[in-house]
Amino acid sequence: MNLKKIEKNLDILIDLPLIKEHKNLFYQFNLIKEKLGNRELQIVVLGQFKRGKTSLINSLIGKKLLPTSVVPLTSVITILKYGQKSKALVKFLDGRNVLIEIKDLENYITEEKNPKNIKKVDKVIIEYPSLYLKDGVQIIDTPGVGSVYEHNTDVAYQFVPQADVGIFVVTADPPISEAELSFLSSIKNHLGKIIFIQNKIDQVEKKDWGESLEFTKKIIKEKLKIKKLKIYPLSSKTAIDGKLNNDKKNYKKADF
Ligand SMILES: Nc1nc2c(ncn2[C@@H]2O[C@H](COP(=O)(O)OP(=O)(O)O)[C@@H](O)[C@H]2O)c(=O)[nH]1
Ligand SMILES: [Mg+2]
Repeated sequence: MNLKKIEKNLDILIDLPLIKEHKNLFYQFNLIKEKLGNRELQIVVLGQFKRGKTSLINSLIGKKLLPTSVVPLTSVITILKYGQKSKALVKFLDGRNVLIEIKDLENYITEEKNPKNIKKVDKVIIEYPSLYLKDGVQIIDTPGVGSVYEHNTDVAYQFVPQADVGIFVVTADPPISEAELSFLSSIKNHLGKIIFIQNKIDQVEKKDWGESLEFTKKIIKEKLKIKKLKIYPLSSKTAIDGKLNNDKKNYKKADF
């Protein structure tokens, strides 16, 4: 079935009195219609701070575009989408929009330069000419859940329902934490669209990351009462280093 036909059938569905009476279904179908209309696929990257969410995005597009750090960094939502030229638009809560240089991103999206979002940024939209982003793919970087900054967790929650796919990033070391588990419990209804990544496997011995992987799987399965769980181990660092140095062996080993 082609997209036009799906859209037509969706219109018929939305028009049914049964759907109209059911507020939630009506909202969901309209959301799907809007997404199809925009030809958008939103991928939201989630996880505790420092797990390497931003590094993973950088490794996908093969450029250290977004700032990463050893301290909680991203404090607002950053949306990455395709554009022929790189540019960044800062959208403020009061409706103002300001076009900035990519190099000035940190002034708006880092906890250090924009503590507790004092600058009242709603989100930052970055356009970048990466093939990964073509055909309506949007990657959404969120602040870390369970960080010392509560407002960061709120921002992450907000995006889960509307995204098409979620990538939840944990690490080989340390393995899964209580904060991550409690976040996962709170988004249990959306688990079907979550892909699990175990990042930073370069930091531990192969045997140790295998153990960490099994441990993390077991704990998540127990906590969320699910039977099956797949977690993809990788290293964003090895991937981006491999891409930047054109080292295909390392890049393939670390990519997914
Ligand atoms: N060794 C190693 N370090 C990584 C990897 N991914 C990220 N890091 C480092 O972990 C820290 C946090 O990364 P960042 O992407 O800012 O994490 P975020 O807070 O989840 O977005 C940074 O110092 C990164 O350089 C990885 O695969 N291997
Ligand atoms: Mg980050």
